[in-house]
Amino acid sequence: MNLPGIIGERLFNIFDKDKDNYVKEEEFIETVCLLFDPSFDKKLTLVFELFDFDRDGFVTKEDISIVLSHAPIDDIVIFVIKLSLD
Ligand SMILES: [Ca+2]
Ligand SMILES: [Ca+2]
Repeated sequence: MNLPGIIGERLFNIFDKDKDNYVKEEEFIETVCLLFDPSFDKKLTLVFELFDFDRDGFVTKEDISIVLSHAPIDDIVIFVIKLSLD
């Protein structure tokens, strides 16, 4: 999937759990395991983190506006559908 810049950046931030701008091996493994976890709740958490642009623990209208204004809606819908079906 060809992710636009802001979505790629959001994914990087999800991988970078300790926010040091590097993805360590354990952060990578933890997040990849989350992607393949059959639990819908864990995938939902991942989508929440994707949309919580300012990382304040809330998804506000502004967060959604920022993410959606930078990404083709088709890519986001496909990403969310794939997460829910895997
Ligand atoms: Ca890190
Ligand atoms: Ca937020």
